[in-house]
Amino acid sequence: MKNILVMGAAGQIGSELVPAMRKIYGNSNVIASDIRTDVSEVLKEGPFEIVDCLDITKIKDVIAKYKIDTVYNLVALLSAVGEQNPQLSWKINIGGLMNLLELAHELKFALFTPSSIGAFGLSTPHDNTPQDTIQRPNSMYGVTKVSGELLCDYYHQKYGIDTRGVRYPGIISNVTPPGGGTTDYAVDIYYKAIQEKKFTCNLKPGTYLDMMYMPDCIRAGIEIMEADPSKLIHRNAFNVAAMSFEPEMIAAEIRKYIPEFVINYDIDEVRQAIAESWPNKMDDTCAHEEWGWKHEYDLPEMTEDMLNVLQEKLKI
Ligand code: AKB
Repeated sequence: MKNILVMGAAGQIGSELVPAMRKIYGNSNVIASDIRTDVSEVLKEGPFEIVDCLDITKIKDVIAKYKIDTVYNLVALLSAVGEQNPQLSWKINIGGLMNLLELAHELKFALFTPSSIGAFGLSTPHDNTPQDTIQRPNSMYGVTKVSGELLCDYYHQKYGIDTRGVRYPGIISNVTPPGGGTTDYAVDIYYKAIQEKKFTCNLKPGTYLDMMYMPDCIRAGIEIMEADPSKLIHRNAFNVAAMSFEPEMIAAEIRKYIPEFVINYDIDEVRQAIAESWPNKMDDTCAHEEWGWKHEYDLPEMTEDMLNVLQEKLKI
């Protein structure tokens, strides 16, 4: 049985990955950690530790205390907020990762670090974006994601550390909202559709982006760490795709359930520039061939589920 530490567990992905992994590996085998103290009760149903990703001594203590053999590094400042404070984005995204890579070298644990569609840039082919291609991102978030991919490869090649990861699309979920991302509109739209039957979108119509529903995101994170290492040609930063849409398409799906739903536009230029530099749709053939990745949710199934869950949650 694995002993897993999840760093940044109170964020959008961590708050659903922790309970999912506790079901598989056992409550006491999955240690949630975050710098925040105001975390959900769900995270506290098993072990919880307050850990700052920049405090290497504390991370080392927690790893020793729970005999950790696998770490999920979910700490990150997302793309739009990273543009407000690029230095802090570098410090947290890369400083935290370097601490974990150094500790993985010393203590020999496996390390999952998610990359993102943010690791691509304007000169990347936007349609069927290949696994191995040009990566010249124009956001600090993207710079940290490419650097992270390279660092994880380096520590694997030089020291044999079991680093693995995927390039996540924008993640859509109904438990913990994302914060400060470019793809956040695709979560907000469902809340606003239910609460107000109208939504003001901060990206232009026609802006296609890769997106993924949380159950697929969780499964990708677990499956890559369970994959047979002898089959992995790539290790870090596997493209994983599920669906690709632009704002009008998600609005049209919502209208199947809420016919009066209206979408308006008020463009956030920072987010728009970032979105236009990202792929329209990634090619995830390598993930499929090397460890059997296959998404389950497309836009229609996700929309039905999101509206059902949020209607119950928001009691409308
Ligand atoms: C963001 O929009 O910054 C993130 C991402 C795609 O990595 N959701």
